[in-house]
Amino acid sequence: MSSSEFPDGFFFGASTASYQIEGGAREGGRLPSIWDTFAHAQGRTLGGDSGDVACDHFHKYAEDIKAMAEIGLTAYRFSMAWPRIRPTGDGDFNEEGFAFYHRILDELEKYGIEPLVTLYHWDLPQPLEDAGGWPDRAIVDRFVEYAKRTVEEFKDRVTYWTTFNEPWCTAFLGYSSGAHAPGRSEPAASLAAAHHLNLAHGLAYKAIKEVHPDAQVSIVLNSHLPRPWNVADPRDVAVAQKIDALANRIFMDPYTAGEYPSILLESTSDITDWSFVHEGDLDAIKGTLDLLGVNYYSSHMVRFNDGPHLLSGEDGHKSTIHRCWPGADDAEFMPLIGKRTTMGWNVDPSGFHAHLMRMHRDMGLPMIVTENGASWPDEVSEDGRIRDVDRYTYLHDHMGALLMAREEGADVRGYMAWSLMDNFEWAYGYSKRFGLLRVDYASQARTWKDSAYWYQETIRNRALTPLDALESLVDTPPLSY
Ligand code: PNW
Repeated sequence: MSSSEFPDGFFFGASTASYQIEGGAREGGRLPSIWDTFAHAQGRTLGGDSGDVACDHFHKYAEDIKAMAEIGLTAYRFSMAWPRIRPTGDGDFNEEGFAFYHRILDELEKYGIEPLVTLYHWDLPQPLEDAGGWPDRAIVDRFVEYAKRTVEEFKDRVTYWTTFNEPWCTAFLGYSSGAHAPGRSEPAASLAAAHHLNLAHGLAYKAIKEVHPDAQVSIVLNSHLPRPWNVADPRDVAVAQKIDALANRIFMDPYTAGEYPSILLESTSDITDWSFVHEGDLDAIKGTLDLLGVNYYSSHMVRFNDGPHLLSGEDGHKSTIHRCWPGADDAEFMPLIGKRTTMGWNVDPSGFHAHLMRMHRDMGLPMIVTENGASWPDEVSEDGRIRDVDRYTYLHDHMGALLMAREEGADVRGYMAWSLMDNFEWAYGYSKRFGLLRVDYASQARTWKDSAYWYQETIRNRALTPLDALESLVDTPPLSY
């Protein structure tokens, strides 16, 4: 097998998340999550957008799954909504919620698409936040109950289970910067949240294995590559290591070593004494991963600066970033190199390769890339085509980096493009488009972008499609439903 080919059985997929696509916010017994509350609060999301309707996938799921089959996907990563399955968070389980996901699994089975299910992609039932949310230890038991009952329900149909999507975002965007729901800015609480997420994973792992011993259980971590601005300056190197601890190792070391890194405990000692870590917690977390999910978008450069950068970022961006990093006020995030997406994120495929190799080295686990992709302006041409060259170039270059990492020994078993279709991009509302399929939110029509055709051809050949091959592959007008 040459390095330009993907092996037999490699999962070619796409990712979505419940609150970002489903809509049907008050249908089928679903009750509000923290994202419903946050999106409806004044000034929290761009334009006041919410996931009330989103892509209406709650009603259009069968057509959407048919499109996945037409693209040729062999796997689909999606999340189940806790507020559909156990709407109050601690009361009765909702049969209608289970029935909705059984219908989705029916469709996936029809086309032989492997489901990769995430239990928690940020839509916490509101009553659990009212009771204290992730900073409160009581939530750990609620998550374990939800995980166990849900896996039991679907154990004959789903092998791949992820507990948490990007616990970093939940802990630090949710409870420290406040950019995400529930929008709290409490640094000490955010560190407690991080620990409770790890503990909930560890205990859920054991509960899941009791009901479904063959389950492959993972956590999905977002990538941070905090490279030192000047590698010759030990202060830059030290600050990059601190960010690495807060970004990555806080969700790695407990699983591999059964401990939090000392650099993390030391740099946050003014904020918390870590007394929320109880005797036995770390033993319960260590070794509880069968597989690792990796989300990667871009890389970072960071340098030491204990001066006035904190509140004076030229675009107001730096100060927001800073509130995500408790105990790292002396870290300054530098302008990113390379082309930037409409998220302002840089395009850096070499960072993807470096991150996969690092995760391979430090975690020693099989991996699935559970998110990778980019948002671009996506003009619709007069002939109906969406010539999203930047997106399929991004996919091409990142899938190439993945193949290189595989050649060098990283056990990467699948690739999920973020996202199947344009959707609710959290605080940015519907203003950012990441999809392979374009969504017209007024009509809910979906149209294949050139990237969907590029991916279709790549999956068909199990090899990267050359970037100049598109003209002969795309229908005019493009497929639409
Ligand atoms: C991820 N950051 O979010 C999520 O898993 C998806 O739901 C989301 O749509 C996708 O990436 C694109 O944004 C992130 O600020 C949000 O570092 C923010 C950050 C990272 C990931």
